[in-house]
Order: sequence, then structure tokens, then C-alpha cells
Amino acid sequence: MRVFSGIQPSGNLHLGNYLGAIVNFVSLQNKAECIYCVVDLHSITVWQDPNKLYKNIHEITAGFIASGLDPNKNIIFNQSKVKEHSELSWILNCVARLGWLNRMTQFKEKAGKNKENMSIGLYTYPILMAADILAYKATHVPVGEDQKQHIELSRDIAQKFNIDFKDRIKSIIQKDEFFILPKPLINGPVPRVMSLRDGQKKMSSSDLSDMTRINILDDEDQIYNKIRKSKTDSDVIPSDFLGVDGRPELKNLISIYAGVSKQSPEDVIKEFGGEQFSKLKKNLTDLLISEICPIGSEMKKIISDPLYIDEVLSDGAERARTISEPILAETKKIIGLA
Ligand code: AQP
Repeated sequence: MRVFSGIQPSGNLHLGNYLGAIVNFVSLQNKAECIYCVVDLHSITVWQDPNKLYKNIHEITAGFIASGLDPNKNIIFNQSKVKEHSELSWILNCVARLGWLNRMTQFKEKAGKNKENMSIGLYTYPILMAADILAYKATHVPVGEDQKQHIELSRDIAQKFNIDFKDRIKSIIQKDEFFILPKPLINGPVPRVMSLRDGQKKMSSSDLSDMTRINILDDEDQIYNKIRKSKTDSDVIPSDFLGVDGRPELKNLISIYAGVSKQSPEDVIKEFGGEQFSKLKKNLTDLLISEICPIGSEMKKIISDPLYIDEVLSDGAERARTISEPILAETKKIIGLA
């Protein structure tokens, strides 16, 4: 079992990243060989302030370590330090089909009506993601639910490569398949955390309003304010989970509460059934402060030691390259470039 996953350094590491992905990263480190990447090349598919990007790369790295990832046990690095990602991405651009990319819903959602003005990188983002995973022949990819379609695309690309170059693969490595078809692991405590201001939209680092998300670096007052002002409706809380249907903001708060307290949403609903939102919000605030603030404090400590973070990233990149270099070299041989 080899695990690969990444987080963009687009600023504001948030509760969605934590509950959808990072909690799972931490539990996998004792079960598998894990490679965790700060995907900086992905982040520049939308504008990033160059004065802040390197600081954001440091922040995500600090977030990984503060959440419990051991940089000795896991490979932690930033994507742009390992050139195999970009090189394999170009090769996979030539394997993937336009029709496959046209079906990617994340591009449609992000581009909206403005797609002519989006970067080409944003459109081809899922192919770089396939290269990230396939460059390590990762078997499992822990992600939030929003990335499911991209992992399916990675599988399609791997499969097409294996079919297109079947005879070469057989003669060069004496196997039927070269790339492994990666499996998504969408089993974090909350696979899709929604915005605090709109229960139909996912919590995201790129949302212009900071009130939509809990950042891992938020202090107690910020968490208190954001939960207090989070959108709700005027009905009381039902006693049965079926009663949350059609009430996305309630469902989101209950799911977050359940994910952080390690209970089922059904048990949480029983606890708050018949109550006003104020009680749920108060208890959720206390719970989030006790879970998130210690990680945020640890993150700040790590951020204050940039030399240490640079060491972690360089060491990780070196270790990552020992895996991805030979895989890219074989890929080039198979397609006839070497
Ligand atoms: N709201 C979320 N709920 C559950 N999981 C989430 N993830 C992100 N948001 C949620 C998971 O976190 C990992 C890193 O994702 P990312 O860096 O793409 O996410 P982001 O910080 O939220 O970035 P943006 O700006 O919002 O980018 P897009 O819109 O491209 O995702 C992934 O495993 C992701 O599933």
C-alpha cells in the first residue's frame, strides 16, 4: 500500500482540509508508506501573490506536522521541487482525451460563466494530479469527496496508458500493466465540509469571505464569531436524522460536530433534538476550540522556524525523487523517448 495525497498552498488551511483529508493522512501513516505533497504547482492555476506563496507553502507543511504527521516516517515535500511531476504531466496530457477533461465538474464550477478567461492550467489541473499520483505508482489516495472525479480520471489515464503501450510494457518490464490504478480513500471524518454561510457550497480556501470557513490558524474569538454567525434556519433541531433533509446548514453543523467528536450524526441529533441552534452552536464552538486551537498554536511554533521547514521539504523532495525518477525513466523508455 503506497499512499499519495496533496494540499494546495493557496492560504487558509481550513476545517474542510482537516476533516476531509488530513485526519485520514495521520491515521494512514502507521499503516502504509505515505507521500504527502504541498501541491504548489496546482495552486498557481489561479492567481497567487508571489510575495505570499512561499510563506503559504511553509504554512501547509507546518499544518501537516502540527496535525501529527511525522516528517521522518512520511515523505513531505513541495511539488515544484520534484520535476518528475511536470514532466510526467506532459506525457499524460498526450494520453488523456479532451472529452474526459470536458466532463470535470470542478473546472465548470470554478470557471462558471468566465471560462474563456481561466488559465489553461486550471483546465488541465486533473492531469497534473494524475501525474502526481502515477509518478509514485500510489495505490491509495486519501481525499475529500470533491476530488473523487479527479481520481477516476487518473484511473482512466493509467488504464489507457497500459492499453496503448501494452506490447512495449510486456517487452520492457515483462508485465501486463505499468501503472497501478489508484483507489480513492474518501473516508475522512467529514468527506465534504460545507461553507458556514451556504450549506450547498463546499468550504474552500479560495472563498472570498473568511466567514465561510474555520481556518486552522483561527483563534478562539474567530471560531466563536464564525460559528455564532453561521447560517441556520428558524426551526428547532429535529430528534431524528431524517429531519435534517432539506436543511443543509443544519446538516453541515451536525456533520462537523459528529466528525470532531467521533460520534455518528444520528447520536448528535439525539443529543440536540428539540433544542434551539444556540445550544448546538455553543457546544460546537467549545469542541472546535479544543480540537483546532492546539493545532494552530503548534503550527505557529513550527512556522517560526523556517529553516526547519526548508530542511523537511528538501529531505522529502530527495526521498520523493528516489521513487519518481525511475518511474519516469521507465515511462519514457516505454513510449520510445529513451
Ligand atoms: N470542504 C471540504 N470538505 C472535505 N474535504 C475537503 N478538501 C478540500 N475542501 C474540503 C480536501 O482537502 C484536500 C486538499 O484540497 P485543496 O487544496 O484542493 O482544497 P482547498 O483548500 O479547498 O482549495 P480550493 O481553493 O477550494 O480549491 P478547489 O476548489 O480546487 O478544491 C483534498 O483532499 C480535498 O478533497
